Amino acid sequence: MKIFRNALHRRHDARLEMYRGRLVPCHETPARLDHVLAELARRPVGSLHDPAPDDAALDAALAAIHAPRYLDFLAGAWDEWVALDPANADLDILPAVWPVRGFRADVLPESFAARIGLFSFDAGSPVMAGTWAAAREGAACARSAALAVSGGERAAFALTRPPGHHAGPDFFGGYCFLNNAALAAQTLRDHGAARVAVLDVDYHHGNGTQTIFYGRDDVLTVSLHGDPRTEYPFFLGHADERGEGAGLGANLNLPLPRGTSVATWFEALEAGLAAVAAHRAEALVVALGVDTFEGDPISGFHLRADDYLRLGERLARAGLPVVLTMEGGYAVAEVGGNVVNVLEGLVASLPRP
Ligand code: Q9C
Ligand code: ZN
Repeated sequence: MKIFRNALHRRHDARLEMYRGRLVPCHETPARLDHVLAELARRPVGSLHDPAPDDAALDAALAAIHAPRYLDFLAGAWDEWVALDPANADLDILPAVWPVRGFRADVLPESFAARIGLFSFDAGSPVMAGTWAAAREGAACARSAALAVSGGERAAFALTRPPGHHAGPDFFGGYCFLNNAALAAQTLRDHGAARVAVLDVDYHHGNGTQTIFYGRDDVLTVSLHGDPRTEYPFFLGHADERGEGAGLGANLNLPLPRGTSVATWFEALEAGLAAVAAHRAEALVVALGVDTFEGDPISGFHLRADDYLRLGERLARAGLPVVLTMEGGYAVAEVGGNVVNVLEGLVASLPRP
């Protein structure tokens, strides 16, 4: 398989996130991806590539899933922040005010503090000098992975951070800025797949991806995740969210209680893959978070290292060309082994062309 790595990922290396009333060191760190690269050096399950540097095509693809005013804001946020006060150069940006129910989102405020709130949904996702460059190169990886699969590869992986599945049409949050899985799905659609499915196996509900495709029937979104009644992102991810308008029936949420057993998790995976088959998807995007791991510090499922091999094998047996994007996973030292286990299981079980 082809693995598109984000060589700029280290430019997003923020310091502190708001967590349980304190600013704590960010969970989403460059070391996560470095551990995957180190494991790939030991177990080369695929070939490493840099993404295509096609800026105009990437911008067009991003504009298909994100709002222009959001992309413009994010691209210029750091320069604006530093222009406000040169001393800001030593600080990461965190929002602290949001337009909740009854507030207006149609008027773009002049205030930077107001706009960073408008375009976000939590205080856990700092923006720093290199955030845009890292996120954009990650989007390029997702797009290149989708193009490879559109061109006949059985499988490709976007090895990138920051992750993407919480980022919506016009908001960031949950450590995510640009929605790599959505971008891959859109790219597959634009290059010949009539119907695509996104299967999100990260511990957290893929709220951004769901929202981007909620009114569409060409992209099925399926997420299995910790029940939002107790788990982040809390305000979306319930089983009764089925899509709207033309998209009614093209969203499936499989919330599971914190502490769910591995056997039950794999049963939910079967239900998710059955929906993918019923959708008659021609290509599959897997939003691959490994924060379902038993040792994950912020999550509540119990998958073990071997279970990720089984996951990869099962994904291959879906029989579809597959693009994977790297999402969460915060047991930093184990992220490499767990991610590469998925890839190894997948590669071992892909049908021979
Ligand atoms: N009590 C991803 O895995 N904060 N994002 C968690 C838990 C945010 C996770 C707080 C977690 C975001 C891509
Ligand atoms: Zn997650």
